[in-house]
Amino acid sequence: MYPYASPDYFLVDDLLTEEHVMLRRAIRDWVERAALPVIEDAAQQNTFPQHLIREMGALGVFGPFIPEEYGGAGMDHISYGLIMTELERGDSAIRSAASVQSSLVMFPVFEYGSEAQRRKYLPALARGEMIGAFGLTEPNHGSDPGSMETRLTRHGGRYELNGAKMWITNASIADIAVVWAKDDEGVIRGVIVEKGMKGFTAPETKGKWSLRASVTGELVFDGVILTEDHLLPGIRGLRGPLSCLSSARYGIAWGALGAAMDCYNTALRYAQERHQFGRPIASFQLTQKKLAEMLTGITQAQLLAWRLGILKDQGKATPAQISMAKRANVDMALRTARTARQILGAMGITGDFPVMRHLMNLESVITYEGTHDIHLLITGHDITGIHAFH
Ligand code: TGC
Ligand code: FAD
Repeated sequence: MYPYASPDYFLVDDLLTEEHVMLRRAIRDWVERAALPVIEDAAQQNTFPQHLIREMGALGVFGPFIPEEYGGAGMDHISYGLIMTELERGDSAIRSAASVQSSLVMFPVFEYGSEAQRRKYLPALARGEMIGAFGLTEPNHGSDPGSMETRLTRHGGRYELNGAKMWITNASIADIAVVWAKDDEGVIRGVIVEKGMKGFTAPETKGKWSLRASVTGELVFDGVILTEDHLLPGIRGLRGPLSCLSSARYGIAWGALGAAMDCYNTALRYAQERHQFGRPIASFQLTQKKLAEMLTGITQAQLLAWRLGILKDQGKATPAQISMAKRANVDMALRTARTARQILGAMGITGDFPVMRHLMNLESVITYEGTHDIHLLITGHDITGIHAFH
């Protein structure tokens, strides 16, 4: 009988170093000890268990690929991926918090920020003493961020920020937000907006059926005054935010695996224990087909994620490869969650098992960081050289 553990059907663990395996053990232990006991209730209550942020900082999950001199862990990208898998095995909301902090806030501050900005923000973000948000999506521009309306107008040595961002993870609890806006020449610039600045508000979006243990909200800028110190000096153009997305999408390709594994393990155990017609439901061919297809999908996704990690560490991973992996692995995870929910029958809709929570979360994961269809079109463009989105 196949064990519950990871699963690891093709012995992908043999491709990992001892340090990778130890790191994964530490993150998995923390998720089991600190996150799992509170996450179901947080999701039911539609609240984010914010106390976990400091613990995650102490654990080293924020900016693992950022050099140690700025508070990161200086780890490779396989390590980053393994961290994301283990966090999302707990809940996509926990992985989301880490994705935003690491890839969407620390990454641009490190890559495009001034030395003063790096020193001011990165160590505090790494420790979880400061929470970050990333503002790209707007009410009228989601898949097409290049058409954004948020404006950065120059007045001598100062800048005025006007506009609104929507669907922003961590919005109302963030201490800083990396925000993308067009300057007087229509060029996209990145700015760092701090909580409490005059004209800046961040109302929370309520009533979500997905990612209920994550804070989502708006960022509204009504004449927020910024100085040169708030601008990221090292980047101009849409490539700036899209490069951050490449880092986050890479993490999601690994993260989705965690949710899928948790659903698969739960369904396998349930199928072996639940009896109908005098036999375990795992004995029926239709159940075995479901389990076999789930494990096949997980195994393919593990190999894709691992290979992408190697390419990323070698500096060879392309944005299009990352798109393919994000799309394929999240799609697999969502199908796995749906199938697991069916195996659990009525029990599958309750909070006694994590499956429905993962399933609902994954409906956001398949939409954010580029929708399922947008990633398909990115692959289509890579194959043909022809843009099909505009
Ligand atoms: P396009 O002309 O294709 O590209 C503009 C410039 O950007 C470069 N580029 C990239 N660079 C790095 N990484 C990538 N992934 C890149 N994709 C493109 C490109 O080479 C070009 O550079 P240059 O120097 O030649 O100017 O731009 P487009 O306007 O045609 O847009 C293409 C499209 C549709 C693929 C893109 O806009 C897109 O990806 N749309 C999806 C939007 C999206 O993913 N939004 C995510 C918002 S953040 C979020 O969801 C956070 S969830 C947080 C959580 O985990 O909780
Ligand atoms: P639209 O762009 O309006 O798309 C609607 C539908 O049209 C989709 O099915 C899409 O695939 C399809 N479509 C659009 N264009 C085309 C085309 N050319 N061809 C074919 N089909 C097309 N954004 C941030 O900036 N920061 C965050 O922290 C953040 N966090 C989020 C958290 C959550 C929980 C959610 C749900 C979203 C978050 N987002 C965030 C926003 C997310 O990135 C967007 O929702 C996503 O990019 C899609 O944009 P949209 O919702 O406006 O959909």
